[in-house]
Amino acid sequence: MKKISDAVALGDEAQAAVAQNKPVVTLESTIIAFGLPYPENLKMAQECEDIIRGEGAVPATIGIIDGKLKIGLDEKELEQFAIRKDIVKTNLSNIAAVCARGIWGATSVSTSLMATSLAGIGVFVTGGIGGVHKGFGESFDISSDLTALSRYRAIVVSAGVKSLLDVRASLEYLETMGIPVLGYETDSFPVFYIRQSPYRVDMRVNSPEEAVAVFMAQEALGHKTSLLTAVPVPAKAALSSAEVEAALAKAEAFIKKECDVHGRDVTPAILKQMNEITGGRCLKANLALIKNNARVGAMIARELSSRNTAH
Ligand code: PSU
Ligand code: MN
Repeated sequence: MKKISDAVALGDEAQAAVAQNKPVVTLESTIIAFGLPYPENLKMAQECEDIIRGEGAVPATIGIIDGKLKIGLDEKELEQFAIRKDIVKTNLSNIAAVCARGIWGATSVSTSLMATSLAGIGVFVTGGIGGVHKGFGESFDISSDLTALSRYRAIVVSAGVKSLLDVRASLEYLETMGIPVLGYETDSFPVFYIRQSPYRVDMRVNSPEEAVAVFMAQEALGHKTSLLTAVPVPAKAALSSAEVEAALAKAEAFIKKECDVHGRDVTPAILKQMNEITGGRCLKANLALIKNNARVGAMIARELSSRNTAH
């Protein structure tokens, strides 16, 4: 395990890959610890790593163990993130506290991006990023994922923003913060469980080469934000927008009545309810999209590494 600063360490395999400029893909741990139930969470995490390896890249899942941020969890550590109940979800506002206390923390998109960029890794894969929540005018609930996208540099592969969010406001926010949004083989911005939205992406790309070309152009301009690459959920697992709207309305009503959640607890609570309401179809879609993103992310990482080697 190599330390790259006092706060971050790389696992051996990830360290070797970074040193040799081999393709590396980082992954988050909040989806493992909070996004999916056990044992599906562990199976998903292992399968994503296998898919990335199958595409010729090195997977590196990120988590905080006893206050140490680590990129490239080993098998046993991955299992701990799937099982332990004492793990804290981290975003940019509490990661320092979790590290200082020496406790376990799951990294969300925001803190995973922070780690990815500290290590100089170019590609990060997730299911769906956080964004601007519906009713943000009152709640002020805007995910710190968006702040991180504007602050740290990596190609972020996701199935768009999560279906429970205000999609239009999230895209406006991304534009304001100067974060380019690509559609991978799509002109329409995908919304997690749903393949399409009424909103267009900044640019459609049809291959890893095209996505990397945009990232390179960004680099040449000294534009140091992340590049959001949105990949639609595979068609056979997708939900319709009517189905999602109905499930979301029920989930929100239930949570308002039965639970007292706010801040970083809101997203996991709603996702869990929506899955129950749809009889597990949300979970199926979630698994299908994240595995597909892992595949696309690995192809992009391969392309990025070959470009960097060529220069
Ligand atoms: N997508 C999922 N499940 C999740 C998340 C995303 O399918 O659990 C997590 C990601 O880690 C994302 C976080 O960064 O939710 C966003 O949370 P919030 O809205 O509290 O910022
Ligand atoms: Mn929030």
